[in-house]
Amino acid sequence: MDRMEVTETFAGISLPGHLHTKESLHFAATFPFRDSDVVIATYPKSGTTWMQEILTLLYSNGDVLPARTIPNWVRAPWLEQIYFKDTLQDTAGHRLITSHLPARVLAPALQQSKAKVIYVSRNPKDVAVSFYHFHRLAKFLPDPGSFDAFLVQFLEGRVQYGSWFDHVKGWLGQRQALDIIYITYEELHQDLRGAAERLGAFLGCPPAPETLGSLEQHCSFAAMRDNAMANYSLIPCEIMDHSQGCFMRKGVVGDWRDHFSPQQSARFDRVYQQEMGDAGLGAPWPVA
Ligand code: PPS
Repeated sequence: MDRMEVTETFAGISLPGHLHTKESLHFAATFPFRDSDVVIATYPKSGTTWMQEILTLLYSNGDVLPARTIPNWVRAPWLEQIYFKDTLQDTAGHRLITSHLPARVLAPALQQSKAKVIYVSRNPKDVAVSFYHFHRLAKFLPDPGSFDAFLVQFLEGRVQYGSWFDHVKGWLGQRQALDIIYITYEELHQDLRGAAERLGAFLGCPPAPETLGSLEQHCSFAAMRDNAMANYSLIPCEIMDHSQGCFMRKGVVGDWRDHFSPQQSARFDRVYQQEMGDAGLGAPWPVA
């Protein structure tokens, strides 16, 4: 297992050493973006894979072939991961690039270009639940211990990829500096078609009705759960222990209600209020 036990530290955040090195992270922070690049920025478990699939369908005009034949990490590779250089396709068209890095690391390089950024966020209580389950599956992440212990680390920003609060606040702060659109996991759930139209308008490729029909079908949770190019079933068990659960776990809004005790929820609400305060995003999620 390659660097499975290693934790890399960069700009004050911890990242899995299996996927990142100091060199790959430095490369990301100084990447020469092109104006035609489209960047999906997310904190983990916020709807990254879903957005990769939606953009694939938008750019293929609803043709499902690329999404069914090319793994998502090839279609929209992670900028900061060691595989990025060898994976990014040098196309004359739009390059789809994914990143979990915080804005304070990535924004300076992005600001040198007119690249478009799509920031996807999700109710942090659901993020915490999804991330906890993912830790049990992903052998390159530390053993999360109990959910309560994990939640304490999540609230203190001591988990891998850093603080959810800093991530969201940092990217929200880029509204004036970047060509950026903000979208939530919950919005995708509520109205996938409307969200795809909004994204198409932002990207300058308004989707035809047939594209939207195909996208709605192909990007449903059920279709993506069964798509080996998006559900991570191709990853060997030494890296993701598939006996511990599925990457496409539940795909619902509000699963935190089945995991949080009233005390955990109250503790979370207190930290949320302290951290987000008035920046509260006009909170698009029913956190309480
Ligand atoms: S990662 O590891 O950061 O790339 O994970 P990410 O893709 O951001 O988030 C994984 C969660 O997104 C859910 N998901 C979906 N939900 C609804 N519909 C669709 N199509 C969909 N695709 C992915 C996935 O199930 C994970 O959430 P949980 O709550 O764990 O089910």
